[in-house]
Amino acid sequence: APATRGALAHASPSVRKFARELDVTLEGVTGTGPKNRILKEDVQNHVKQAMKGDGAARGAQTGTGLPAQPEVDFSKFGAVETVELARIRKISSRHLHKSWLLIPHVTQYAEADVTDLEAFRQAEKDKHAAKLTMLPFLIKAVCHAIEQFPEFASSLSADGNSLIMKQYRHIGFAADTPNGLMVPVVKDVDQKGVVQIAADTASLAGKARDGKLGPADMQGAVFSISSLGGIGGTAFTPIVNSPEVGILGVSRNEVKPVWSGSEFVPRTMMPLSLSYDHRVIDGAYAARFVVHLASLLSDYRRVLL
Ligand code: CAO
Repeated sequence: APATRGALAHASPSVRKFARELDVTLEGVTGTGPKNRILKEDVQNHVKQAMKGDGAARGAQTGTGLPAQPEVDFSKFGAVETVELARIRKISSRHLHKSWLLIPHVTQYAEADVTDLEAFRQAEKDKHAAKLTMLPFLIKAVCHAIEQFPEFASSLSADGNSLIMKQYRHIGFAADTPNGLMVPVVKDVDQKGVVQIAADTASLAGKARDGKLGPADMQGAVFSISSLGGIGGTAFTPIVNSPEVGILGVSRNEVKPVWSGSEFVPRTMMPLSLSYDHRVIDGAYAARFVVHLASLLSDYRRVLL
């Protein structure tokens, strides 16, 4: 509330001082003294009410300590139907809300020339036990990029004073399921080849769709990937999966004319959207990471180095 508002309320200087200390705006306090004068007890009751009453209940509902949006009677405007959210959507929406509020997000965009990788993938995709989609190539490339940019596999300590650098390389991926968004985790990506990662993602995505993921399948990721490439769209701003500090969004490839130095040539370009926690990652570091990742995807032999 504006600082001047409290000046209109009827209260003694000592009560005003007390209210200022508690950050209470007197205009919202009901006075019980003579001529509705606001007493110290009124300020105390006002604070108690806010802590115990409606405010706390609504804060618990959002899980953030912030009041929920006000109840609106939409039936005033037309017919409505109220549908209970699935349990998974309730859990993930609270987690997303917290991540969104706690993490100062920035999203860095880039494009990777995946012409050669896509040609290789098309030639190889049906020759192995699990179908080689783009996702396992992305997971492996991200893991490789993290070796040069290890802060993308870190978390802030709870007190915010130190960075926990993780030596393991588990990578999560967003999976769209009938029950809502789930993020299963491929373990030890640094120790696996793309074919093994493809088998893992296929099995985890199947378990996610069937509602059979256990807690261990969804824990321990150092970084996540959200691929909407199979659906479409040009770019988006993924929300970091707290306490991770980075997430890569992938949109649909597009064939574009790219200047080779002497002429325009058609190249298959993959849009990348890297969101990161700006408390941990600097903009220049994030830009270097995504440029490096794009270079790995444009010449996948670099992942072998
Ligand atoms: N550009 C163009 N086409 C792409 C592509 C891209 N970047 N990525 C995938 N595709 C196409 C390919 O054509 C592929 O078919 P072929 O292999 O036959 O060519 C097809 O999509 C298959 O992709 P897929 O989506 O079935 O498999 P995947 O391994 O790429 O993804 C999974 C698996 C589980 C990530 C995916 O099914 C899914 O759930 N995606 C949604 C994730 C999501 O909801 N993210 C948002 C989270 S925030 O709300």
